[in-house]
Amino acid sequence: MNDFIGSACPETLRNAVSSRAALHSHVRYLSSPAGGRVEGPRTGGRAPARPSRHPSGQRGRRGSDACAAVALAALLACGSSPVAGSTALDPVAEIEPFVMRMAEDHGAPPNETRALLMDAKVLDPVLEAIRRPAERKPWHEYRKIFVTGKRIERGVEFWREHAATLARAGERFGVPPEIIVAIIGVETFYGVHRGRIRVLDALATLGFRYPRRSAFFLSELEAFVLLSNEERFDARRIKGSYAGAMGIAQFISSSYRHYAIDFDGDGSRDLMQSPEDAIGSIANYLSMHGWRAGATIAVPAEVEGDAFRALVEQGIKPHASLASIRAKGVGFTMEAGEEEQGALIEFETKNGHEYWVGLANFHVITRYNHSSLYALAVLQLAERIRERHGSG
Ligand SMILES: [Ca+2]
Repeated sequence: MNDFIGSACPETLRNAVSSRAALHSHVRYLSSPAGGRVEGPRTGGRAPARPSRHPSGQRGRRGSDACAAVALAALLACGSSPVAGSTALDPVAEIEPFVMRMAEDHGAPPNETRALLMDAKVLDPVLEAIRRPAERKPWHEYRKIFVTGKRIERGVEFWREHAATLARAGERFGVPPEIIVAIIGVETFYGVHRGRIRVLDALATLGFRYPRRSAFFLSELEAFVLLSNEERFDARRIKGSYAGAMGIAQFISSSYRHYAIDFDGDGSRDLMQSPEDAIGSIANYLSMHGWRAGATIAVPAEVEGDAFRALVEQGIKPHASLASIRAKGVGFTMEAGEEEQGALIEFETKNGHEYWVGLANFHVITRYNHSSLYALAVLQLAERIRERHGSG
């Protein structure tokens, strides 16, 4: 899930990588082994809730932090040595306001938050990566990355390995197995590429040094600190994409907190290691965003005249009845009722454009990653996987 996501992958690497997480991971990365990927439920369609108390208990007290400068000086004196090629956050201008916010809003102990943020590194490759999202590519190039024979084949294997869990998710949430499989396939090549950038560094970098999305990533950093407390993660070790998306399903922190579920019954929500939890959490995420069981997702369309242009300009959220879409020169075959709402979506191809009518479920997939390219890639990969799997 995400609302922008992007490829950090140089052209020469594109064919060597096979997932959004991998695309986002191949950031040139200082002296450490590698980098990670970007945002998703990644996705982050909504602001995180703000629990009134920190899991560890007491509310922070503003007065107790009057000596923050002294504490900071001590931390600076004994903190870890900087990593070559990265920089630290500014203790006064950046770290301290965040520490105060966490204390006031969540009762987070200032010393703990401060020590954690002092350990965060600002990574220039993360900033470079977010400025080059894969979703800016034309459809025919984007499709080539994600709808591939290898990904279809491995998707069928993943389905067979987790058939019972996928069936259970389908029964409970109404989301078909191939959609869940395709999302995991696009996100991480079935759990293989989960991202190798520390989430702490990715979120700190984007929250403090990427003004265009600063509010969003600071709220994700906040959610990450809370999540780490709640799930007992080591916040210094968790890795993910360059936008802080984590695990098999690439959930960002706020989505993890709100939509992840324990689907293997071991008592924890583990999207890092448990494919069962990832499957259940993706289905839950889609369900909570309005997935309609059994409903059509999208169908190809033909256009004529100029009237259809007004529809394209209205975006990908269903906004017009199928009857009114047809009335604007758009032809398509669909069993859904003519009063149902849809959207006409244009995709750039090598020789022009192709058009699809997307319905509610297509829009729900874009809540995972706010891109019509992403949703169509998931849909087409899912269809190929289902064909190969032989279940319909
Ligand atoms: Ca679990």
